[in-house]
Amino acid sequence: MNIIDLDENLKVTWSDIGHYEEMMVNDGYVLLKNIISLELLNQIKKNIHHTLVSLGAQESDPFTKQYNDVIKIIPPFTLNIELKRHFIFAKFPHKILHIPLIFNFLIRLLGPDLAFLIDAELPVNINGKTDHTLVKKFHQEFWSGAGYRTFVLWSPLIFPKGSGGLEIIKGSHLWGHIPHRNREPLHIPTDAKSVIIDSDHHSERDVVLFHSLTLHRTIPNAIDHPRLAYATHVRNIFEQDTGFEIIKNWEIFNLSATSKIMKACGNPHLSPFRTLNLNLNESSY
Ligand SMILES: O=C(O)CCC(=O)C(=O)O
Ligand SMILES: [Fe+2]
Repeated sequence: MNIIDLDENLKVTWSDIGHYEEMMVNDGYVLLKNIISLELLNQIKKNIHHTLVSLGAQESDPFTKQYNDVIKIIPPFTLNIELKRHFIFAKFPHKILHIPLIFNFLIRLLGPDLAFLIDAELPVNINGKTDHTLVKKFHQEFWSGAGYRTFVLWSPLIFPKGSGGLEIIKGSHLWGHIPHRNREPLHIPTDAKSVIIDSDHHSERDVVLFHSLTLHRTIPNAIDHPRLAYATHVRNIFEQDTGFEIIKNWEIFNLSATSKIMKACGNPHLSPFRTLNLNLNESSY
C-alpha cells in the first residue's frame, strides 16, 4: 500500500516527493498517514461543533447526538453544504493544502498555480442510509465533470472505528474512461486490486490523494456514529479544461512567481508604472 507516515517522515525532501510521484503514476493514489496535526484536527472538530450548535444542536452533546438531532430538521446532504461553507470560511482547505508535504507534492504533480474546488463535499456516511449521494458506488470523478488533469484530496475528519471509509481500485486510473451507467462501471476486471482505507486501520489524521480517473467507492458505515470526510479537487488554473471545470467554483490557493508578476502588473495592457512606489509585500497587488 502507498503509505507515507508523517511521524516517520518529518523531513521530506524533493527526492522523497519524487518517490510519491512514482506511486501516483503507478497506482493512482497515495495515502499520507498522520499528515494532519492533532491541533489542526481539533480546530476542525471545533468548527464542526460550532456549526452544529448554530443549527440547533445542544452545546454539551457529543458529535453523533448533535449530528443526528440536526438531520431530523435538515437533510444530511444540505447540512453538509452548511458545514462545508463554515469549514471553507475558516480556511481549513488552505490549512490542509498548505501542509508542506501535501503542498509540495501537489506542486510536483500540477505546477504552482493551484486552485481547489469550492463546490466539493463533506461526504457523510450514515448507518442504514443507502442514498447514492451518501453511499457512493464505484466511480471515477471524471464521470462527474472533473478533468483528467485533476487530483482529488480525501480526508476522513470524523472516522470512528467501524464507520467504513473509502475503497480504491489500485491502478484503475490507467484504464482510462471506464464505461458506466447509472453511476457504476459496466465492468471491472476480476483481478482488480482493491485497497481498503477504513476506520479500523486508518486515522482521522490521514489524507488520500488520488487521480480523477481512479475508481473508488464508499465503504458502508456499520455503526450508529456518522463518518464525515472532506473531499475536494485540485487543478492548475492555467490548464485547459479537460472536464466541466468551467461550470464549477474554484479558489486559488497558490500562485507561481510568474503569476505574481502578472498580478502586480494588474492587466494585460501592462499599464506603465501602475505599481510605482508600492511595496508589493504589503499589498495584495
Ligand atoms: O467519502 C465518501 O463516501 C466518498 C467520497 C468520494 O467519492 C470522493 O471523495 O470523491
Ligand atoms: Fe468520488
